[in-house]
Order: sequence, then structure tokens, then C-alpha cells
Amino acid sequence: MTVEEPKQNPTHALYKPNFRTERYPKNRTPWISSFEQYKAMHEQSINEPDVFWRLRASELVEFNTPFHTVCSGSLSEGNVKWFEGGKLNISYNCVDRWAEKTPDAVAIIYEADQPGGAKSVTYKELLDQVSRIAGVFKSFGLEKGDTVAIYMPMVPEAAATMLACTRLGLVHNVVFAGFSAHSLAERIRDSNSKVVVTSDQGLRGGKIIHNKKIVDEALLTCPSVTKVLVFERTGAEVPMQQGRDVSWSKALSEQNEFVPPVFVDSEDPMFIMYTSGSTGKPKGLLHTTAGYLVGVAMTARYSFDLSSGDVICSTADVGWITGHSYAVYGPLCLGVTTVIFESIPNYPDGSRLWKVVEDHKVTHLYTAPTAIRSLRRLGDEFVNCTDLSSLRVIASVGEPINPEAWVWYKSVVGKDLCPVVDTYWQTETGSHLITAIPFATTTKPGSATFPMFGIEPAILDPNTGEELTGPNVKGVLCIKKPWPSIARSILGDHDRYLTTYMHAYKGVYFTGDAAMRDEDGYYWINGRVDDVINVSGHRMSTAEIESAIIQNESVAESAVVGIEDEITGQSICAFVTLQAGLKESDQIKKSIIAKIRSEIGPIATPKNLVFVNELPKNRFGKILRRILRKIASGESDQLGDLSTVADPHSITELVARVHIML
Ligand code: 6R9
Repeated sequence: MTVEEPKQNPTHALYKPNFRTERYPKNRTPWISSFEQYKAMHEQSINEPDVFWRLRASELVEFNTPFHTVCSGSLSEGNVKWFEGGKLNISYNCVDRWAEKTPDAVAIIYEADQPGGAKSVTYKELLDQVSRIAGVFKSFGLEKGDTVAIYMPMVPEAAATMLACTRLGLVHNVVFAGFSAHSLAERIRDSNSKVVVTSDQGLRGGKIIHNKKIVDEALLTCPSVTKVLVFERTGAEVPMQQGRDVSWSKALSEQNEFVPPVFVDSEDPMFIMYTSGSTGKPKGLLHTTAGYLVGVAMTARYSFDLSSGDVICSTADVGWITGHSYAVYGPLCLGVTTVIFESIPNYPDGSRLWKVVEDHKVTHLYTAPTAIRSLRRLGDEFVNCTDLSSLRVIASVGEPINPEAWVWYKSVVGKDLCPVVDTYWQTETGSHLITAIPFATTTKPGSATFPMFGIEPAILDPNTGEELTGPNVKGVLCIKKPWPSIARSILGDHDRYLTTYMHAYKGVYFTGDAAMRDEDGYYWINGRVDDVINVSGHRMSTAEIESAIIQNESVAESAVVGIEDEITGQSICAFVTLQAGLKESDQIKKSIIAKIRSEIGPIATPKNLVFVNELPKNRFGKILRRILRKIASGESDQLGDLSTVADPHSITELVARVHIML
């Protein structure tokens, strides 16, 4: 693949990087300071992957036993392996080696939910805590390969728990503490987790979340769990089940021996992360050790231009892949400081996130378009009353960022002195796929720009699977070659892994996203092509929400679609038909919504729920979501080809109905 500097294009603004005029420390140069350097490295990563990755692995990660093979296997066979023969330990790489070298450097700054409650954890202190937690895990009888579920608020202890798992070769399964007891139980059972680590309660935006209570409820259907370690976040009295539940503070204080890291094989499982696919059942993506760590460390270094002394604040919860890769493992593997932000960007007011930047002298901010859009709406005063002069790189992730939000981020937050880095990637990919390089790439607002090292994208015709080469092409986005941090499987369902990602199109990895490559070779991500809705960067499957709705006895059928939303990117719109003879009521609506919240969690609450008499279907009875999406988006005049609709009259009625309701 060759990429060229963009031509001046009147339809897009171009932002040329120049670290000498931006806020760059005088005594440093960026890791990559020109587009030529990016191009040369990218070409090497594609043409001589062995040379490129051997170098990166040796620069970024310490192996206890060196690997003999850089990469083997293929995407089409779904048997990719990286750094085989090597042995390493993740917690050693992220904690011990910095605790030895720079013990008093700050590893984590904890910004608690209530402003003013910040505290710092040095690498030395982090090592002590990780070792103690590992000691507690050993006392529970956990052994290499066992799985631990983590259902915690955004506190340093959550990161320390993940690191303690990796210290012993345990597999962690972090579940976002906003998921319901039902969703948590499903993930604990599917992963066969033996231990759950949680907190008495959580605090988010001033609201109490009853984590322990939710865990107790989930465990009623999880016989595999023998121990629950309960971190005292608020100190509230919570019921403790004798023999099963263990107090964090008590158990950790009883540990008095240092627990050394267990060196594991490069391809040993490291963690499972559940995400929504196009069917109702969430997928447990399995990531392995060396490839993941090399991938996140490499991207954290180059996509963000991170070095020791920097302070990164990634606002994503550790329950999402972004929290794993760029709040915990990437930054700590590089020995930098990471801010763990427990609250939400607008609590108690719209300047909270900016205050965090000011208070902790954050150099790198990584957040989602939905946060950028909602903070923008609150007005520039909230930004301008804070001192953001520490910021050097501002980045975005989770969904396409619209050019207006991008330009606001660049000018109002970055004062036109910081590059905006829009990073496109997925739970499955472990680390960035397409991203600007902050001091090398000329950016266009709304484009994720160019492939990261080792990534060879292809745009395919969705129907024929043929690669569309050249400029100005639009199709489905695939990746042609394996990269180190790609998920190796879906837990317990390798066939689903193969069919979803590897066999959808021949010989390539299928992302599930549509994309366009413009005349200058820039990539523009256009969103999902499958039945996945992305609300504020949270992936949810339509099928999962529909199956929660259908559990209500009054409901006959339902269809859920994602529609464009100014703030959250997409919002959920649910169409519901009731059983014959039943009349819609507020009460039914409320109970459907309550069910969705308890089955999946509050994040899956539909913004609109519309009762209709009939859903549009084709002659085989398949619901025509395409039509519902158009109607819900107010585009009833552009319904397109209706020839497949079984009963065209139903559409007229539906349109009239929806216009009254929405
Ligand atoms: C990291 C993460 C993945 C899906 C992905 C795509 C969307 C993520 C994006 C983006 C446009 C970006 N997505 N980043 N779309 N521009 N910069 O978000 O992982 O939760 O698995 O979601 O999110 O649709 O396929 P995950």
C-alpha cells in the first residue's frame, strides 16, 4: 500500500502537524516526527514484518525466555500465533520493572467521583498492592489458567486486580459495573470464572451503584464461583456470605510475602472481554499474552507519542477494551502515569473533565465523540475557565467523530496547539488499526486517516468480496494480514470466530464496518454494517435488546434499530407489537423498559419505544429493519425499493403512526 501526502482539497480542511510550533517540550523530539518516517516504518511493517516486530518486541517488552518465531498461522485458518517460544509476565512488564527503575514515579492518579478526592499510587506502591492481591488469589487456590471475573468501579484497585491476575497467569474477565445481574451471570458462567472481585458499592456521578448486591444476585445462578473478594469502596454495610465472601482490606493486610511473577508462554490466554455481536449471545473474545502486550505498547507509544513523564487520561472504564489497552496495559507497559477517572465528564458540572486535566497536568487526553459532543453543547465557558496548557495530544475513540465535534475539540480544547488523533479499532483487534500519528500525519476532521503499523486494510465490495483498489472507493473494511494483538478466538465457540471474522470474506479479517478511502488515501469509517448499535461508544446487539423486550408477556414482536443521534452517535429505537387484543399503555412500556434495564443494563434503554400494529416484513417473514431505520430517522419519503415488502399497506399505517409517536 502506498499513501501520499494529501493534495489541497477545498472540501476538507487540512491540519498539518508541526511539533516545533505546537506545545512540544523543547528538549524532546516525537517518536515519529514526519510523514516520511511514518511511511517508511509502515512499509517495513508490511514488507518485512519479522524485522519490524522483532525490533518492537525487544524495545517494548521484556521476555524472560526469548521467542523463536515472530508469527505463524493465517487469518483464514484462524490459528494465528505471535512470539512463539517466548515466556514473559505482563505484571512484571507493567509494574516490577518500573518499581525497580523508578520506584517513586507515579503509576496511577486516582480521580475519585467526588472532586477533591484524588490520590497517587507510585510504581513501588502498585507493586506492593499487586503482590498482595496475587497472594490472596493464591490463598483461594487459584492456578494458572483459571478465570477471575472483575466487577469493579473505576478505581486503581481494579487495575491492580487485573495486574494481579496476569502476575499468576490467571485469565481476567472484566465486566463493566453497569451491566445487570443477569448479564454479569451470563458472562461469569460462559467464562467459567471461579472468583469474583467486586466492591461494596460504586459511585458514579454522585449516584450509588450496588455492586455487591448485583454480584450476590448474579451468583444465585453461578455455581462455579467459590470466592468473592469485596473491596471497600464506600465502607457501606453489605451482607457477606460466610466462607465465600472475603473483605479486601482484611485479606490484603494479612499478606506478608512477596509474590513473584509467574512467567507464561506468549500464547497463553490473558483475558476475555465480552462484546456484542449480531446475535443475542455476547461474544467472549479471547486475547493472549505477548501479542496483546506488544500491540498495545507499540500503539500507545506511536499513536499517542507517549514517553515516561507523560500523563495520560483515558476516560474509558476498565470494563471496555479501551480501558484495558489505554488506561491500564499500554501506559503502564511504557512506565508512564495513567489517570483513573471514576466519575463522568459532566459531574458535578461541565468543567469536570477539564479540571481533571488542569489538576493532574494531563498531557494526553483520550475520550469518546459522545463526551466531546455533549461537553461542546454545554458551552465553551466550561472549557475556558480551566488551564489546559499541559495538553499535548488529544485523542478520540469509539465511533465516528463528526467534523464539527472534531474541529471544536481541536480549537477549543486543544487551542489549535494539539493534534487530534482519531483512533479506529475494536475489542477484537486489541489495539489501534487506523489512526493518525500525532506529529506526522496531516489530518482531516472526521477521518481516522491511515493504517497503524502492521495493518494492511482493504476495502471490499460487500456483495462480490472483490477488493476495491484505488481512490474514492466505498465498501466493507477488512484487514489482510495478522497483527499481534488480534483476538485469537471466541471463548468456547471457535466456529463463530471463524464465520464472523475470518470466513465472511476470503483470506481477510472482516471488521463489520463500512469505510471509504478518499482520493488521498485517507480512511473514513462509516459505521457498522451488521445489526450492532453503537450508543456513546457502547456496542449493543439489536437481537440482545429484542430478546429482553420479547420476555414481556404482552409483547408479540419487536424490532430494534439504531438511529443517528446528535450526542450519543446512535440511539436505540424499539418498535413493539402487542399480543392480539391488548392495548398499549404506559404501564406496559415501563415494564418493557425495566426488563431491558435488568436484563442488559441501563445503557440499553431505548430512547424511543413505539407501539405499532405490524412490523414491515418481506415475504419470508424477515423484519425489514432498513425500512424501520428510515422511518425512525424521519426519512419516510426515502424508503427505496418496497417490492420485497409482504404487505405494502402496512407501511403507510406505520409511517403515520410513527410520525405521531416520535
Ligand atoms: C475501541 C472500541 C468497535 C466499533 C467499531 C466501530 C466503532 C471505534 C471508532 C469507531 C469510527 C473510530 N469505532 N472507534 N468508528 N471511528 N475512531 O470502540 O471497541 O467497543 O469493540 O467497538 O466501534 O464501529 O467496529 P468496541
